[in-house]
Amino acid sequence: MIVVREGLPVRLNFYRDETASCSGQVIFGDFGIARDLPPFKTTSIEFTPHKPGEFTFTCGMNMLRGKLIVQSR
Ligand SMILES: [Cu+2]
Repeated sequence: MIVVREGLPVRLNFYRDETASCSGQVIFGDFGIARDLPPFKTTSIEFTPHKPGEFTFTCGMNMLRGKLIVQSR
């Protein structure tokens, strides 16, 4: 779970600690973000959430999941 603030720029660093294809992409569908994650490297994703709420992020196959919580200011 990741907690951020509405209207403030966010940088999320994803370190992919394997080569299994499932983790090769991360998608924040509510924010229009889909990013490839090279193995054994850190990939930074930057965006600014403009609405509060709870959002799910997933792998490219919608299997791995995490939650992003945007708190209102
Ligand atoms: Cu997957």
